[in-house]
Amino acid sequence: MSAVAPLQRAFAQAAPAARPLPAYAAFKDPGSMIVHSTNTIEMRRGAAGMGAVTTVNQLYVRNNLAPPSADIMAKPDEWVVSVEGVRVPRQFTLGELKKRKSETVTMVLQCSGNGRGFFPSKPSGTPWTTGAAGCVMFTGVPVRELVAAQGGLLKGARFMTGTGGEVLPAGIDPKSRVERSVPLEAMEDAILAWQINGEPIPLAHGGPLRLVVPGFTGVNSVKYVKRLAFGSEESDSAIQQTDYRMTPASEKSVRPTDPSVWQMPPKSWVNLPLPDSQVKAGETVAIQGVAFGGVHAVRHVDVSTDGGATWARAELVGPDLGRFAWRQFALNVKLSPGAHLVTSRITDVKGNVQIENRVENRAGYINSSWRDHAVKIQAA
Ligand SMILES: Nc1nc2c(c(=O)[nH]1)N[C@H]1C(S)=C(S)[C@@H](COP(=O)(O)O)O[C@H]1N2
Ligand SMILES: [Mo]
Repeated sequence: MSAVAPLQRAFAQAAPAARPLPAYAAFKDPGSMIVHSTNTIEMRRGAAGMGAVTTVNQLYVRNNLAPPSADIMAKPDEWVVSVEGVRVPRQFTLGELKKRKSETVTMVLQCSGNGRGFFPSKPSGTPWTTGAAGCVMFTGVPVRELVAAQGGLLKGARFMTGTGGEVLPAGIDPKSRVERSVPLEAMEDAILAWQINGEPIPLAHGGPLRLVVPGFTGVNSVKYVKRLAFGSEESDSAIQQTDYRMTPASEKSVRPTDPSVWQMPPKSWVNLPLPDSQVKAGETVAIQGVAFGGVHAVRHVDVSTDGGATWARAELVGPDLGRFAWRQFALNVKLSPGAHLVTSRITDVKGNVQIENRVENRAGYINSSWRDHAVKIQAA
């Protein structure tokens, strides 16, 4: 294995956030974040350096609705989640869940719209580039064990549905609640989690209790979860039926028959050097980034410094934290004077390769294109 040049601290130059952090996310590192709005906060590209696990103070935040009152964090152990669609349905307090055997999963949490900012069609929604994603450790009760303890599923279950604990203002259509359904198989890996990176989950990330669905896009990991239900139908919520579907860009509205945004496809991107940065020609430069397979582990990552014409195998560095986590990769290169288009491409253990071109869709979901994630750098 070749040695990798020391971490380039280019991210230290990151400008402070232009908009202030909202109170519920005030603990975030302002220099690492881009505040798009109160409910959409992105991590700057490269801000996490080569950390395998994203710190909570750098993790992006995305809320579809205003988060619930911070009062729900006052007595976290009294938080109640109702488990339905099992032979013996019941309500559990978080205090009760904590007495059960817990598990920890390290997983990429990525917004379905991460990379939307690279769509030339400028779909409506936050123009995230790379930073609506992080890799974090969640600890809690495996859903499959909870289901087994309640006598198993009732017949006919095809979906697992989580309901968020936001309180809708009076007069608001209940279909605007945050409620997401995923295929039943996702239950095998799902966790009702109360810890992130070994600490209680803060309100911003769905505390006191969050459903996490490893390998699926962020929207499926329902924060402040108050109900976990199994049944034959998907939720009738707007977020399930008319949002988060891969609708062709040519369609005016989303059809419930368009594929839902569920499992994440393989994706990687270069974090350092940063876009539009300068490096010294002829000297060793470490190209560094992150790669994840979505539901399958990373097999290898290739890096190109000529916009995809030629590729070289990168080195996987840092710990392997399981198939749902991302891997860091690095490759030392020496660049000739001039402009270089640097990008990366992951292949997962099943042989799936990161796509070259984005899948065009109305809302700009799931941009995994290695072309769109390329960074232009100058060697001089
Ligand atoms: N209850 C609830 N859960 C939610 C959301 C929400 O608005 N309410 N937003 C979803 C979306 S779109 C994403 S990308 C992730 C963001 O998780 P984070 O804010 O912890 O990064 O939470 C998901 N779970
Ligand atoms: Mo999201």
